[in-house]
Amino acid sequence: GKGGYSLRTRLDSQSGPVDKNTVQVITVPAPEGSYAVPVVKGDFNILPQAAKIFIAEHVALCKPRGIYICDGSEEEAQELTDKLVSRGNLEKLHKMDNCYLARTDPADVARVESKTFIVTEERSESVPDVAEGVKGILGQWMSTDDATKELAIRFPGCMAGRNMYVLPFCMGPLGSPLSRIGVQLTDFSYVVLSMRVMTRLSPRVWDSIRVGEEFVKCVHSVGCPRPETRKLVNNWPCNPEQILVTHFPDERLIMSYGSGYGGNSLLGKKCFALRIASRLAKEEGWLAEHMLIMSVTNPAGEEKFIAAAFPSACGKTNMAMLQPTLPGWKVQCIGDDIAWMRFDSEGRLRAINPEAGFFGVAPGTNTKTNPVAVQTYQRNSIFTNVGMTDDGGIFWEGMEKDHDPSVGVTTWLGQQGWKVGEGEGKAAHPNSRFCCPASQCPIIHPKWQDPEGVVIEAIIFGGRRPRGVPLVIESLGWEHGVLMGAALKSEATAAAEHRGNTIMHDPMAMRPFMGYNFGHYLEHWLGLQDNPDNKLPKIFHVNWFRLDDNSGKFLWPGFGENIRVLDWICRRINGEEGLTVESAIGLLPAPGALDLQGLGAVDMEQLMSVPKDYWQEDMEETRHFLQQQVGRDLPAVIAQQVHEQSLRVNQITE
Ligand code: GTP
Ligand code: SPV
Ligand code: MN
Repeated sequence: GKGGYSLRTRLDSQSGPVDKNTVQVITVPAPEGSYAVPVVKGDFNILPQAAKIFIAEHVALCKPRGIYICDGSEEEAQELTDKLVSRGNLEKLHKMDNCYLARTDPADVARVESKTFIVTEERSESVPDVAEGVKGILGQWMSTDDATKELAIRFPGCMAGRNMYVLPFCMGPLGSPLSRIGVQLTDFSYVVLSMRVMTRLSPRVWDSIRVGEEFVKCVHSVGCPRPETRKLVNNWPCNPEQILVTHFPDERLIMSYGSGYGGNSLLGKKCFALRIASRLAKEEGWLAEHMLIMSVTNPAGEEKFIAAAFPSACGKTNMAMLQPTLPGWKVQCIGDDIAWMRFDSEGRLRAINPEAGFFGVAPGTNTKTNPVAVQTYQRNSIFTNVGMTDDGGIFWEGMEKDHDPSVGVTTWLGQQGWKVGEGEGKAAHPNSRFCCPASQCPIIHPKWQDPEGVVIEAIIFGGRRPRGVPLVIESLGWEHGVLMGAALKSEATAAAEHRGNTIMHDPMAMRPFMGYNFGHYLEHWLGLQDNPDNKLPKIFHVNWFRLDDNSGKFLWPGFGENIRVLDWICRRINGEEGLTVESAIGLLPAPGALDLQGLGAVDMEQLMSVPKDYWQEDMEETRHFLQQQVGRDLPAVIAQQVHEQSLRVNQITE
């Protein structure tokens, strides 16, 4: 690795004191002689030794022109914002309160799954043992040697002429036993501002490191050393041809290069809170999952906490902020993307949201579909790749009814004078996002930062399934529920580089985020039932996206009406009888069990149907998928569940 420097003594003797008149200069031993760099903000001397070494090693590698140690303060955010505005990276949205728009290079608009790797000594630690000649889709492995080579092509000198920002951050409430800390180094201040919203960026993290707490090391570079050799587009620094997002779970290290966007650059999010954390969770007996966390309170005041895993851009943010259409019901939000969960000493599954903000899909969000999100992002928010109205507001596809059509729009590509209904192309990129503090959410749960976490009583899986899959299914038990998760599929969305309209497997909604062998991950889930003290939540599968075979339109109105499904789920958690009918694929709502009052015409028969030919094909396809993609690592219990469900499906009489 990058070891071999003896930093301890040299750092201590060579970093001078800070005062107003002298600039602290750090000298680090570099392969070709020592390298001196000014500390442009903060005091390097007071950092814990482990952090000093981490920073110094990467200063020697990346050769920034300055070190900027962030404190997460308002003044700092203002300074960085002003600089980005003056450089044309951010534009102030005058119609809103302290909100800004960023336009990226159109070549850098989403996560790049094909360039994302888990690096371990052994291949089998990272990815399943796939069948001969099959290209695995459940994560990509890179050998330590190859990763070392690839990083050596990219990182040396990659921050030349740029500041290295140092971000101490916590995933989860500061001080919670369920939280984890990290330090990110990045050369792009847009990333600092976004991380400031998405994580708890706080100097208190240094204190935890000082007393020996392990921290995840996150290194990010846009890969544009100065003087630039590549002409920047929209002044957005990135290096799309060289993008590489690598994870070293054994070293608790993330090295990400070439992209400034979303999950590629906000390393606390997918890289840490899912890929590295899933591996920590496996080692330590907990779960790090791509799930929203919500609370649902019925008219009698009974509250339940639910976690739900849907693939990217399939409705987590919407559901986490659902506005119930049924009178007397209340939904509150704990998190919209990631859940960390652990059984406590009394066997209750405790969950926290490791994030502090929402990085939500913009298109489709409006005052009808998600009024809560609309209220949340009115202030202190960063919008990326959305359209901007001539009066300094925001616009994207789906916002037509909230927008005065006489007001012109500048598209995410910077094209001015675009008009709704007339303009060519789209106003916003399909993966454009809003980034806003969770604390501003009007329905944020009072316990959202409770260090103990909330007690989860149901886990819901779901995806975009235009055909064959009923509105809601309850699993027959834990093992069948794990199969439901393992067999999760959805239509591709714009969140990554895939093409739309193909149904893709996305087991547990974790396909792009697995930090270790998916077969071992399934074993881990199954193993949770071995402790008799564990109160296992019920598992469900939902589908808001089934299409009418005749009209091609959604059969279910979705959004706020989804409370009707949650009502049924809550009653099932309570063990209410007479609510279900058995089907080949699990328990379905009995006729009349779903509250459909005031809903209007919905073709429930089509919506709840389980077509035999569809499911025979689907089971065959699922069996094939698991055999090919998980191969010898597939737990026998899951293979048996597939077998039993196939038998049940063959017995469907129509
Ligand atoms: P990531 O942030 O990428 O993980 O995505 P997400 O799962 O949070 O997705 P989000 O809630 O932002 O949903 C994105 C899309 O799903 C939008 O286009 C919504 O309009 C659509 N959507 C959400 N809920 C429903 C629903 O109940 N019915 C229908 N038809 N569409 C929905
Ligand atoms: C997702 O794709 O699931 C996201 C967006 O939440 S990103 O942070 O870019 O991964
Ligand atoms: Mn997500």
